[in-house]
Amino acid sequence: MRYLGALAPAAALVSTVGAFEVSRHPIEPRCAYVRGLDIVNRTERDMTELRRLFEDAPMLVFPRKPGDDTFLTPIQFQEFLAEFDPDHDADALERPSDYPDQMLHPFEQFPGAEHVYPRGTYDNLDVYGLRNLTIKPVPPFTDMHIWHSDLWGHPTKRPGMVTGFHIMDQPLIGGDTDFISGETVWEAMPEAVKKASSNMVLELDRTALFREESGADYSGVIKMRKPGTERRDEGIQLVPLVVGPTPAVLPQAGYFHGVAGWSQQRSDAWLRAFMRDYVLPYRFSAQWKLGDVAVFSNRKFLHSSTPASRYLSYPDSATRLLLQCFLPTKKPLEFYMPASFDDRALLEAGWAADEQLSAAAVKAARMYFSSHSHPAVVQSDAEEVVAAA
Ligand SMILES: O=C(O)CCC(=O)C(=O)O
Ligand SMILES: [Fe+2]
Repeated sequence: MRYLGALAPAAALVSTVGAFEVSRHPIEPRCAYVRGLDIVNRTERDMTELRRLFEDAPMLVFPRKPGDDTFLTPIQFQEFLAEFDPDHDADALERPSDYPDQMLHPFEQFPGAEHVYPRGTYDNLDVYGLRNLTIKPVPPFTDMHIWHSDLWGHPTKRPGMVTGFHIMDQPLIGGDTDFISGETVWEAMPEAVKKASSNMVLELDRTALFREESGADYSGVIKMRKPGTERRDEGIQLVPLVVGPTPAVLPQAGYFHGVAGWSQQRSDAWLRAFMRDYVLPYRFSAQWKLGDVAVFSNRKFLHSSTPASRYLSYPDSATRLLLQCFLPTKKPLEFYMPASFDDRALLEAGWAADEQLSAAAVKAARMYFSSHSHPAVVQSDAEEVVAAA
């Protein structure tokens, strides 16, 4: 129970930002509910205020006004999301087939809003010109939490700055999405754990999950390869545990293969303890309501759908429809690079039995950062964050 005292205090419940009423999620003040915005007729002034709020609360939920039963069109939804990423990739939005690496799948679904995907569980749905659409969750999402950020650890695709949800049908029980702020996780860590975390790089393999070759417990944490399946080197991507520009700790448990430099068995044990002690204590749920529009930073939060079996087993309420958009961006992923590497960092955090094991992981991280050409954020000795090429 060591973590309970570290939970963020609930912020002031309701305040106003310009014309809007803003309330904070009681468990995670980095998630805010904004009421009073007319999304379709928003002004530039509205957006200036909301962009400022988004820095402090990088997850915004816009509930529908009482009595309003309209939904955004996919194009309106996509255009609204683009307001939150000044570096959004307008070319990829306009000509998606020319930029397949800027989206999840090549898409044909909604003309003019090809980056918007329907998700959930539905049979014979007619929506926005689509006919007889059948959607259902893929098996791992039916039973488990799969902690991830969108398009993370992909060999060619770039994770967006912003992901959006628009809730078009919501079951009475289940169908919620859980989130964890990587910034909140970082802030609560003791110094030795911060140091060890920024000295680590993870091996991610998203293909194993989708080939159903990996298993996880209900929390999505204990990730292991099923007997008879093998590591596929070509599926593995290296991604630092801490990303920038403000440090955010995003262990992609759903895609986790291991800690670079460590065996899979040692890595699985580390992930299990790390999630238990430092990450899962900060989980909060977004209990969606019909018509909600949510915008969140895909580089500051982990998220996971809650297991679909919860609503699928309630026959009176077994459908769900969510429009989802992974907004393409031109901004490369930024990493949070430590000012120095320390072979003893994982030993001092209590994660390695001896210096040799600690040094094996730190060596892999050092190699990664020295060879990696992506823009990084360097942690100076004074803990100041500065951009570096
Ligand atoms: O269904 C949800 O609540 C989230 C789905 C999701 O995260 C995804 O498809 O990437
Ligand atoms: Fe997702």
